Amino acid sequence: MPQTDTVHGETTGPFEKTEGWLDWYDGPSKPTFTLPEGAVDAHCHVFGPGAEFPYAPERKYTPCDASAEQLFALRDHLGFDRNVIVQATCHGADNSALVDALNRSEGRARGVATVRRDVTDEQLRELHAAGVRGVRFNFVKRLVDRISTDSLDEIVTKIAPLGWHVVIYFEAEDLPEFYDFFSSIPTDVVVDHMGRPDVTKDVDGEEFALFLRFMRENENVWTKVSCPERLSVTGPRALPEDNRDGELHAYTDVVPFARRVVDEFPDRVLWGTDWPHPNLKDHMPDDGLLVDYIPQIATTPELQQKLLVDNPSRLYWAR
Ligand code: 0GY
Repeated sequence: MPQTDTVHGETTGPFEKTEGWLDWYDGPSKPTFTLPEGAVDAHCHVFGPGAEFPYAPERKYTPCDASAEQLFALRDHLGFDRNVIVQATCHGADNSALVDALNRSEGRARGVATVRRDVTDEQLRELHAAGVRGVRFNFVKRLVDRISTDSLDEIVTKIAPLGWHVVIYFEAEDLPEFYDFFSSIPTDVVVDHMGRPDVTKDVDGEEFALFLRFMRENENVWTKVSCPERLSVTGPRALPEDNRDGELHAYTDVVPFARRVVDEFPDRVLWGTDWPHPNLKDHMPDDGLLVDYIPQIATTPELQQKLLVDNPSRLYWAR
C-alpha cells in the first residue's frame, strides 16, 4: 500500500519512495569556486511534489520530492543565475511539474520536455511559451521502455520548426547501435553526461574515441560534461596522491574525460548539477563540491565562461 512519505521533515505525499532511495543533500557547502556572472545550471530536475504533480504510472522509480522552490534556493546558494530543468523519467510525458517550475522562475529557467509522437503543434507552442526549448530522448534501459526511432523521427519533424534541440541520454556501450540514428538528427543534439563513459577504461581507448568521433563528425552535437558523481568509481574525495599540490580534487577519475571534451569542443559543452540526483546508489553529492569540481575540467576563465554562460545562453535563451 502507498503510504505518506516524510522528506526533510515535511509530509510530501502519497508515494512510497523506491527502496534504498537516497534523498538529495540538504546542507550543501558554499563553493569556493566563484561562478561567472550569468552562470547556468544546465541540467537539473524537479520531482513533484507528488501530492501536486503525481509521478507517472509507467515510471521505473519513485523519488523523494524536490520542488521548484528548493531548486531555486539551491541555485541562489551555489551562485548560479539560471537553470535548465530537464523532464525526469518519473514524470513520463506529463510535463506539468516542469511547466509549473518554469512559470515560477520569472524567466530564469528554460526546460527540456518529454513528448510522445501524438503531441500537437498547439501543445508544443504552449510548451515553448512556458520556456521549453528541447525534448529528451532516453535510451537508458533501466529508466524507460524502448521507443521506436520512427516515432522519434516524427517528434523531431514537429519540434524542428520551433528551433528546439534534442537531448539524448544513453550509455557508452549503446553508442555503436545508435550511432547512425543519432547522426541523422537534423537539429542540435545534446548528449547527457558525455554518453556515460566507463571511466575505468582508458580515456584514449576505443570506447571514448567513438564518442569523440561522434562529436567531431557531427558539428550539431553538444554534450553535458556533468555527473562526475554518477560516473566516478573513486568517489568525491581525493586520493592521497591527488592532494599533493594542496588544491581541492574531487571525482578525479572522471576529470581526464571531461577535460578532454571541454578542451576539444569548448563551444559545444554545458554543465549542470543534476540535482536532485536521481538513482544514486552509493553516495549523495554535496552540490557545493560539484561546483568546486568545475575548474578541474574547465581550466581557464575563458573556458569557464563558455561552459557556464555563453554556451547555455546561446542554446536556451537566444531562441
Ligand atoms: C539524470 C540521470 C538519471 C535519471 C534521469 O530522467 C531521469 O530519470 O535522467 C539516471 O538515473 O541516470 O541525468 O538525471
